[in-house]
Amino acid sequence: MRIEQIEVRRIELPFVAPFETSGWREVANHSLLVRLRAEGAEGWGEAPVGVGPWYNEETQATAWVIARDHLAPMLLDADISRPEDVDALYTRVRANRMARAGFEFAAWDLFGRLQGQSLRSMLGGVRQQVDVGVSVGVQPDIATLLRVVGAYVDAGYRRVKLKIKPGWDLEPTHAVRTTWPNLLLQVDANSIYALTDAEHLARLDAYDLLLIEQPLAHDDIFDHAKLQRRLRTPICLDESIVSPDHARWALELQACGVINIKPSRVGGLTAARQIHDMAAEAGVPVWCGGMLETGIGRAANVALASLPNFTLPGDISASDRYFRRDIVRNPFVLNADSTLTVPDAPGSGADLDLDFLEQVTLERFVVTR
Ligand code: NPG
Repeated sequence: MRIEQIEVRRIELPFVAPFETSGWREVANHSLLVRLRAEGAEGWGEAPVGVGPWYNEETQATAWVIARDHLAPMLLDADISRPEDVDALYTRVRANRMARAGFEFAAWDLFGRLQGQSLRSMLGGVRQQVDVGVSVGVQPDIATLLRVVGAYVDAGYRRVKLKIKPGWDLEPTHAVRTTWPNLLLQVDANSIYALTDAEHLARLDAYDLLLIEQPLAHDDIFDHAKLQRRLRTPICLDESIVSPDHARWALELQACGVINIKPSRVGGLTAARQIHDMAAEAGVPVWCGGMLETGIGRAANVALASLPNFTLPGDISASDRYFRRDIVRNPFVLNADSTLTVPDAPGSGADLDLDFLEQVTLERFVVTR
């Protein structure tokens, strides 16, 4: 198949509330959206980059240049017969995985719509509903934290993740654990600690956590292996696992007991599925992370999370946890059992609200064969 037209948009879609991690704050989704057109159909993908290089090296500005000057021309020149071909095409491009993922997701969606097949069935998903949780940013004080977590628990979320950082780790975890003794609870440090903090981090073992996510450097695997030997709680790697090879290294080194798979972080669904399969073989559970995506990226995450080894709840909350109005007409809604329903319409199942999308589009480019 030859792609006939590619459109890339830069959007800004405000969050219902700012989201604060150990190192930065996000007030809006700043994704790039990719639209591929061929044979009378179209597919959409989201590259959920941020405004600054705080989570990884990519930003909306770098992804825009890489998309315009490299990814779009390479794809227009290519002849592809399945979505995995887009992953293979972009192996020549170093890093820039979120930008690449935006195009790869769009190819999955396009092929699915043309073939009348849902993304879940294309990927080999086995569930119609996926367990989900909510990620709670750093809060100004404990009272606010308990109010925020309480509202999510009341809304039906059975798993909560707390963002932690030095000075905001043991106390908030203790407060939430004692208020909700049976809540599925985990914490995420976004790379803010050092191996010298091992003793301090081991104090989190007291709170019966599902996992401690990415305590050490964003590009480290080696020190995480050392730290894991000093903690009872499983370490979950996020930022460090940017490819199937990185997953293999972490598994061989026993640097983690759990892996967070974000398809956008690893360049797309092809690599995400490879990491899933590898972890399953090693007996290591995985879950689907989130990058505060719109309904487009969320649909890809939900489909991926239906694969068999996604046995822990994902950071894929209902659309209203992020946006007052999403850019799709079929936002995700939380079911009473803390699940989201996996779409079974062709492709990702996302039904774009093009009028609203126009309102939140800052800039676009279009290239045609
Ligand atoms: O629900 O999508 C979500 C947010 C989940 O905490 C979450 N994401 O480090 O995993 C993370 C974090 C993140 C958010 C990272 C925004 C980068 C940007």
